[in-house]
Amino acid sequence: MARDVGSGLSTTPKDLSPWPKYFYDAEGSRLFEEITAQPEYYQTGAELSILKSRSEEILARTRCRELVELGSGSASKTRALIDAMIDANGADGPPPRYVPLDVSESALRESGERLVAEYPGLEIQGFVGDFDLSLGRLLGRPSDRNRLVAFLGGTVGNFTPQKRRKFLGALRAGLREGDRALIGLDLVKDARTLEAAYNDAAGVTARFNRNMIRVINNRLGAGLDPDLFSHRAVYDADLERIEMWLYSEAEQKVQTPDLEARFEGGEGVRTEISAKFTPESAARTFEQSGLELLDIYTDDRDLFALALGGPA
Ligand code: AVJ
Repeated sequence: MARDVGSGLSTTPKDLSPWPKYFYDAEGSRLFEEITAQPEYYQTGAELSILKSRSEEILARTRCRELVELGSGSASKTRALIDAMIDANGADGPPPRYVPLDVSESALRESGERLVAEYPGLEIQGFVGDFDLSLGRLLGRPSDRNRLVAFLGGTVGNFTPQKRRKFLGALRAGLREGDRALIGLDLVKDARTLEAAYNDAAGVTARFNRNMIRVINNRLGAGLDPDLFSHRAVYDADLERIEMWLYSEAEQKVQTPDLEARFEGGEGVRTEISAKFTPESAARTFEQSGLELLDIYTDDRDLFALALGGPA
């Protein structure tokens, strides 16, 4: 982490956006959950409405009997897919199986125990791991059934384009014939709607953004003052992405054995990118990683999409 933050703070402009994982300590995860409840933040509700209305169709089409979920968290959005997988399961063939991967063992245990109680016929095999490091091993497991690999929540949008290609390429490499990928993508829309979603009136996103400074302080002893940073999120229509920034209102220095940096008064650091897609850019993104875009499912307001892909 000292190396990541050190390199992120030594460029012009400062850029911590390649490491979105540093947002998500316990407080950051809690703040993100709080963001999803803000009226301006449409993504979670839109994705859930697609899952509720289209899961049956997705499972009927893919005929998968194993659902692999990357970054499953509390698995709160997954039930629609699990329900549809069970319903699409005829009497013949293997029973349905759910394979969640998450960095949090406690989240896996809790959601696993709840799902075991809720779905008697469902096999569940959870894995603790980072979707970066563990993807190859997870998908390399032998399996006697077609798999649907879901990566929900729009997290691929937070990856740099290079990282996105790498991640989707590794996902593609892990797919076998008959396997499918289902990826959540936020869609391009007017700048006002997008910027409102990342500048909510209650200030929750601002607190989420400043929490990255707290994480850096807690883990690296950086001694920055989180309250000196002001939050701003802007939509770049050319790059089709939201950028979140923190601007230091005053000069600040970081000096630890592992890390040295300074902020000038008014200097900013980019903390997150969140790419927005069109059906065309989604197809191109998939193609660059050897995936074929088979279908794209959207909500009735075209806010969010689930992109279904298979090996090209
Ligand atoms: C949904 C996790 C991808 O980019 O919208 C929310 C996180 N950042 N508000 C997104 C986030 C600021 C996020 N993900």
